[in-house]
Amino acid sequence: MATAVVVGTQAVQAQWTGPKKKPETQIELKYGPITPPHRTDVNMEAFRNYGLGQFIHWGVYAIPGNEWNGVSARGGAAASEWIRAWGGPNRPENWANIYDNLYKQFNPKDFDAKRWARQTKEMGAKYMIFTTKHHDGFALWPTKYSDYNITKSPYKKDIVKEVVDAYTAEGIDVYLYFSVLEWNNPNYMGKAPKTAEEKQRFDKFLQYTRNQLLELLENYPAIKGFWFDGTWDASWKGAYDFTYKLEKELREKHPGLVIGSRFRNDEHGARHFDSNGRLLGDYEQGWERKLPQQFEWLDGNDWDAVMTIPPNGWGYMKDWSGLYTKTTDDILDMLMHSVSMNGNLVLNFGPDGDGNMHPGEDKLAEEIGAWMKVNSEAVYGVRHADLPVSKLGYYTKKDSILYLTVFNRPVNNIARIAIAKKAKTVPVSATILGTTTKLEVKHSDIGLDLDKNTYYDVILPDDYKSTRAFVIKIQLNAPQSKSEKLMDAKM
Ligand code: H79
Repeated sequence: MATAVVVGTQAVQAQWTGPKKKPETQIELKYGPITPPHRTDVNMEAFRNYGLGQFIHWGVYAIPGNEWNGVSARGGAAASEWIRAWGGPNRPENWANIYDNLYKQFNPKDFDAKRWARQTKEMGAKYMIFTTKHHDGFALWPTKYSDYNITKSPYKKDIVKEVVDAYTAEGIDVYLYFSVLEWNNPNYMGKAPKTAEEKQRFDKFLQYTRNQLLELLENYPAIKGFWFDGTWDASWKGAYDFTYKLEKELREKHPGLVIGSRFRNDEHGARHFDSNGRLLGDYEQGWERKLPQQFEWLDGNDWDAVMTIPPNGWGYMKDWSGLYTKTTDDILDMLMHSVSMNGNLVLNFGPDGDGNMHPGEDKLAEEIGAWMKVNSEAVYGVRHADLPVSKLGYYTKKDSILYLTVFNRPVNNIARIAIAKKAKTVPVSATILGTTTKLEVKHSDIGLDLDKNTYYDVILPDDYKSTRAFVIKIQLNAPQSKSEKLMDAKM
């Protein structure tokens, strides 16, 4: 029994970021998944069709913007929203205390949730995830369960409500980010509570977490899901009976609620996937600043990838100089990579302390939006296309339409598409999204022995110029030419 547990848990660790290995032995579990795999209700179908999402990290960490009195926290804190945990020689004296009083200055004079929501819509995102409370514990809604919340700031008003209302009005689904762990809550501890006193304190913390989550559902019934974080500490992992019941309760209170795999673990501490390799939640939530290399790694699960623009910074970062910040082309590549594998790409924004996006974020949003206006039919509601991987870019598919988003344009302007010889449908006609020209499509069976594939060439016009990736929209139909049929007969 003990060995099986270890084997199970070890296999599970690797699964967040790599190929899945099913544990060799199945063990009896009381705290496995609550919802069935591959839910097909309205909310999960919507999740599958989003394609592009937006993350917003906002809180008092927006005030320092990863620096304090001209000293950059880059060398110390891991990321801008982590600045309270600033370590090393450059940390200002009494830093945690300074940080814990910053809320007294939180008064974002330019904050306009409607403006954000319009920008997000223009960018083409279909859902957004908003930080209600990060690891610092500061609540952006008027929670009854902690004084460390927005009503105590000079701003006073309910930011979560403004965001939920504005985005919902634009037709963008809202998910709430919620960090369980809290750095400055005396009842929180990272280690498993041992003494009676610790157990009592941590139990208070669990009740507090439950209260806040029920309060969020009560206050913002329009939300579609939660995006949990900070659930990796031994204390939370040991509370598996509590978290199991809480997940049930949240789902009962809010039918259709979508919860990812980062909320809770089983009784052996297995996170994301239980000790038997089953997904713990409605979608894989381990793709943080990383993408699956192969479709097979996903094992058919739904998933999202959350991505920063700077290398690792979610909250506002004043100074982008000297850092590689992802370009529109980088993001579009990651977007098509994700949707080609049935996932959503969620791009993070970290507004400043006044409520304005970073100018670099504004620029990306605008450029992504311009691209989406022409090409979004290759992004929304599409599925993985079961074709050999193309070196030219990424395939997506919707019924009998195949999209090839070309990032690597061939020098001879022949976009060659490999199709299994046994495929029932093949490319018959093609256009480039944003143009009306019909492209020539030729069957070019280069005829290598033992090749399971045959080839279709889409001829790109020499005079077609594009400075970004472009999408070839391809109609699939039954093979028509004689040679194609002959070739089928050879099989
Ligand atoms: O909100 C953003 C980050 O601030 C937050 N998640 C995104 C969305 C985040 N918090 N921490 N981290 C990201 C990285 C934490 C990594 C670790 Fe661990 C936590 C290393 C050790 C404990 C998780 C558990 C990874 C390994 C074990």
